[in-house]
Amino acid sequence: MIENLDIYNFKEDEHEDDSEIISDLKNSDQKRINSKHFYDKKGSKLFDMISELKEYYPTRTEIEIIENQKYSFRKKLPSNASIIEFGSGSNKKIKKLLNALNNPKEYISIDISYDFLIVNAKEIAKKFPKVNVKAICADLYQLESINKIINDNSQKIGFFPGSTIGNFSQNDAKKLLIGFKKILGKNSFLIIGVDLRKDKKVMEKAYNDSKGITAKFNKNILKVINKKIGSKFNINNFEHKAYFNEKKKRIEMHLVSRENQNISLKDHDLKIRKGESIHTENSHKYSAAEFEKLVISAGYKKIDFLTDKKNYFGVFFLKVVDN
Ligand code: AVI
Repeated sequence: MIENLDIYNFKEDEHEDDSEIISDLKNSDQKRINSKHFYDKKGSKLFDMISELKEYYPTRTEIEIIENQKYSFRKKLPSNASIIEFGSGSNKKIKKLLNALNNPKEYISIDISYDFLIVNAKEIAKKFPKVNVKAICADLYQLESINKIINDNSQKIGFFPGSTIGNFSQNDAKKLLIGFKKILGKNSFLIIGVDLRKDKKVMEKAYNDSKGITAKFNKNILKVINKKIGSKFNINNFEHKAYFNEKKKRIEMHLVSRENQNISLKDHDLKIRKGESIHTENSHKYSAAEFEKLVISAGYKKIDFLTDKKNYFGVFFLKVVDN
């Protein structure tokens, strides 16, 4: 047992919404799968591998920004605070943040992938014995349940790195930011990473790596869906496709069918034509000004904006102004 670690699992009693998965797959405009389904144990591991790839600049660049600006973090952020990380993934960034802060009191880690969450939370609890660690297995749509176990009066710092915000539509991103405010409370802080719009070639390469790890990550979502709803997708019948949609300012990931297929979704059938795709992810790319506008509209004030030499990635320091 680790003294300074508590574990909460909201996934156990979560009723997995199979009908939503099926109606998304049958959507007549565009077949799709919600990108939250990427992150089973294998998917989280593949994402971790992506973050180490030379073509995938966001993780590396964000870590570099945090490392280079650690004194700014210490100066601008309160001591004895509770740090709440939304969608934790690997420990690299949080370790840097905890090291940069003055006497962090508590670290609350929220992630959808149970095994990953626990391994990582244990590592943090051991490495930072003075920090109380709470590991919460939940997805970011469960903010209300999460709020029930977070309610105390400590000063809070939200941490949402990796440009995960980019995986939400602008409307949903705004809703999410408003949801974070309810957990964080007035005068709290939010540190949020966002991938900035840049040369299309650089962005497209990041999602079409030469080792094919992103392709594996994309196809793995079909295995996750097979397990969840008992469908019979064969990943070999699909091709990975990722490109920058200029109009919508986002990288889109799709799985393109290699042939005409009739796929069993347990009690339903899914017809998919050769060349037709299942849309699996959006990754919106913002300008710093666009992102600032979005956070202001959600009730935050910008304290600072940090970036790297090439302006590839942005880290915003925000303060909750209205609640
Ligand atoms: C988690 N998220 C911010 C990643 C992204 O870049 O949108 C997920 C990812 N998809 C493909 N590569 C990485």
